[in-house]
Amino acid sequence: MTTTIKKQFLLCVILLMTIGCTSKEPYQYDAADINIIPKPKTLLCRPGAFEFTEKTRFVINNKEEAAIAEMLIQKFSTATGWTLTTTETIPAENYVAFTINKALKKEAYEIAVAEDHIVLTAGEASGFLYAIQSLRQLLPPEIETKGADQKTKWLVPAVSIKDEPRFQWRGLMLDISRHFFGKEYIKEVIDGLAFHKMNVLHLHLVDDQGWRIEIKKYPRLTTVGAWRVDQEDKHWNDRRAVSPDEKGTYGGFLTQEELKEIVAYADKKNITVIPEIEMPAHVSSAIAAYPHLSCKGNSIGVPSGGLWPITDIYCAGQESTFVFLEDVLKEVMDIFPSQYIHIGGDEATKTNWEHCPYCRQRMKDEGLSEVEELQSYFIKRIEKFINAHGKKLIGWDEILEGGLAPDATVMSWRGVKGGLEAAAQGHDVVMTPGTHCYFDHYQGKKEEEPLAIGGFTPLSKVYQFDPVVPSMTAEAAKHVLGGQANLWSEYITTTAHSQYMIYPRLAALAETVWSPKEARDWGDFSDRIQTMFDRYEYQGIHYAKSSFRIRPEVIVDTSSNSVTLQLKNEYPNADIRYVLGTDTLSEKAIQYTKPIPMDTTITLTASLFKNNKAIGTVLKDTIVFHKAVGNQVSYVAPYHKKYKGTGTRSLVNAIRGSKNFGDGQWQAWLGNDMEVIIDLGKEQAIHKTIVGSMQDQGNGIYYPVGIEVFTSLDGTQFTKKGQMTRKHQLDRTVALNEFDVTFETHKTRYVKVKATSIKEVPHGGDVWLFTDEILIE
Ligand code: TNX
Repeated sequence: MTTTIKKQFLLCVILLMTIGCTSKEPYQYDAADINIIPKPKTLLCRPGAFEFTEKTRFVINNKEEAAIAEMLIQKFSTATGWTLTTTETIPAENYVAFTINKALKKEAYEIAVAEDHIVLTAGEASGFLYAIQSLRQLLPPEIETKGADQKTKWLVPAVSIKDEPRFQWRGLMLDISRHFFGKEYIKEVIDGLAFHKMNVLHLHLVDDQGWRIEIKKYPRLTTVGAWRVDQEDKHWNDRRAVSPDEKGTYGGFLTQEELKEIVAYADKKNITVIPEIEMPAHVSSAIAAYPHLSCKGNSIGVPSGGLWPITDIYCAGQESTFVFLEDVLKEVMDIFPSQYIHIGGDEATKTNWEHCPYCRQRMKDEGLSEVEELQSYFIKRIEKFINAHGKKLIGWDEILEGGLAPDATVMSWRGVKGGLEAAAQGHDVVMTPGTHCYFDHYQGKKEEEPLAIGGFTPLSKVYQFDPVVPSMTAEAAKHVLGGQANLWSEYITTTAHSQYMIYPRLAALAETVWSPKEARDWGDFSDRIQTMFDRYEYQGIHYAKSSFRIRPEVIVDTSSNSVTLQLKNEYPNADIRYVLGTDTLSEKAIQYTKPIPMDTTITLTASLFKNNKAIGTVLKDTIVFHKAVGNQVSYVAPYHKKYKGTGTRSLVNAIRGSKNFGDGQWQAWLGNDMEVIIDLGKEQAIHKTIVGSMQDQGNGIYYPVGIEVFTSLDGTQFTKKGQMTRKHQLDRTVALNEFDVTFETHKTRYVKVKATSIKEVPHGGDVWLFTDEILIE
C-alpha cells in the first residue's frame, strides 16, 4: 500500500469504529502497562478493557464483601462524584462480581477482567481486600484524586491475575514514643499499608522519652511518663538532662478507646496491630512515673532526648516489677487482639543489676551467674505470663542473649545474625536488618536530605532486601515469618517527614515481602514506581524524591587507561539531560546516553526529565580532575571492611564523599593510620597532595593529626617530600576538610601518602580515620 492509501484505510477503520455497531475501542495493553506494586504472582494481558461508568454495580455475597466494595465505591465517589451501588444479583453487564472459592489460601485472590464485567475471586475477606487494592492500581492514578475528575476514562485493562503473598508477616513499625503521632496519622499509615498489601503495624508505644499508652491501673504512666521537658529546639543528642521536678509539656498518648479504634480500623484492612511494651530497658518514662520499678528507686525525669547507655532499667529482683508488668500486659492484651505481644528487650545496660541486692538475690535463687542470664530469666517469666493468656512473645534479637525463651519469636535488627541463630534453634523470626529495613536512615546525600539518624538506605537498597538469607537451611527458612521496616522517630517530628521516610521505600519493601523472589527485577520496578509516584501525588502523600537525584560516577577503564564520567540515578532507564560549564539547563540539554570522556575538571548541571520537564533536584557539580585519577592504589594498611568506598580505586575516583559517612564513598581505618601508595602509571611532575577527610566525633570519626608524603621512581626507594601536622580539637560539628602538603615540583611515578590517626582520645571510644580522595597536582 502507498502511504496515501494506508492513511485512507486507517481513516476508514477509525470511522467504522466510532460509528460502527460496537462502542468499545480496540484497547490493547501489555504487561508493561500494568504497574501494580507489589508485583502480582502471575499476570496475563488480553486485548480489551473494562470501563467503569456511573452504572457499574458491585455484586456481593455478604456484608463483609459490601464493606470491601465500599472502599472502591468511596474512591469513585471522591474522584468522580458518582454513587456506585452493590447488588446481590448479577446484572447483564457492567458489574464487578465477588466470587468465593474456598480453595484459595488466606490473602490470595484472583482478578479476571472482561470487557463487560470483572470477577474477583478469593477464599475470604483478606483476599477480596487485596483484589480491590490491585483493581485500584489497574485504574488510572486519577482514581486517587481528592477533587472531582470529569475527564478521565475509568478503564481497567483486560487482565487475569492470580496472586498471593510470599510471606505472612509484612510489617512496618512506627515509633510513637520518641515523637508522638496521634490516631489520625496512624490511620493514614494504615491506609498506606493496606494499599501496599502490608499486614502488620507494629506500634512502639514505650521508650525512654515517652510512655504512649493509657494504663488505667497506673495513671502516672501517662500523666507523668507521657510528657517531657520541651527541648525540641535542640539536636536530639544535645538536650540537657532534666530533673524529676521539672514539668514536662511536650508529648501525648493514646487512650485505650483510641487504640481500640485504631485496632478495629486496621482489622478492616487486614492489618494486625502489634503493641510493643519495652522491657527491661528503654523505660525511663515508666521509672519517672513509678521510681520503685528501678533497682535504685530514685526519682528521675523523662529524658528530653538522647540517652546512652541506658542504665535506668526495671529491677529484675523485686517482685513488684513483675506485678506491675503483668498488670500492664493484662490491659494491653485486652486492647490488642493480636497473637503477638512485643516486649522489646533491646539495649539494656545491666550495671545496676550487678550491684542491686534484689537482683543478686534473684540470681542466687535461680542459679544464674551472668546478668545476661538474668535478662533471660526476666523474658522467660514474662513469656510464661503471655503464653498463659493465649498469646505469643516476640522481642528484639537481644532476647537471644543468656538463652531464648522457649516459644519466643525473634525480630532480628542487628543485621540478620540474630535471625539466623534463632531460626537455626527452631524459633520463628521476623527479619528487620538495619542495613535494608531502617527507614530512619538517609535515602540520599546528607546535605540534600532532612536530618536523619545516619546510615544510607536508598530505595534500591531496600529493594535488595530478602528475609531469607542465602546461608539458611531450608528448614531454618521455614521459620522466617517475613520482614518489616522500622521507623524510629528520634529525628522525625512531623507527619510530613514521617511520610517522607516511609514512601516510596514502603513500595520497595512491599515487593520484597509479597512478590515471588523470581519476580524481583529492579529495572521493571523502576518503571512501575513512576506510576506509583503519580498515585502518591494524588493521595497527597509527601513522598521522598531522593531516588530522582543524579549521581555522578567516574569509571576507569584499565585496559584503555581512559576515564569517563557516568551519570545515573537509581533508575536504569532514566531520561537524564545535562549541560557543561556555565550553560543553562533546559529540555534542549544534551541527553545522556553514554559516559562522558573526562581528562580535565568538569563542571556540569544535570537533571532527570519526565515528559520533557526537569523533575527532582538539579545536580550542579564540579568533578575535579587530578593526576592520580583512575590510577592504581596499593594499601600498606588495609581499609576496614565496613567502609570500603567504591573499592581499590575509591581514593582516586574524583568523586567526593558527603557528610554521611555511610554514603559509600569513604574508606576508613579503625585505630590505625592510613598508608597508601599511588602508582601514577608513568613519571609525572607533581608539587602537591591533598587528602580529603571528615570529622564526626559523635560517631568516633576524627581528622588525621598528620600527613606525610614520600615519592619514588621505582616503587621501593621512597624519599620524604613533605608533611603537615595539626592538633586534635574537641568539636562536635560534622565537617569535611582537605589537608594539603606542598613540596618542590619534581618528576616521580609512585606517591606514598600516610595519614596519622590520633588513635586514642581522652574520653575513650573508637577512633576512625576517614578518607574519600587523595588528589595529586
Ligand atoms: C536502635 S532497633 C534501637 C532504637 C533506636 C534505633 C535507631 C532497636 C531494637 N533499638 O532504640 O531508635 O536503633 O536507629
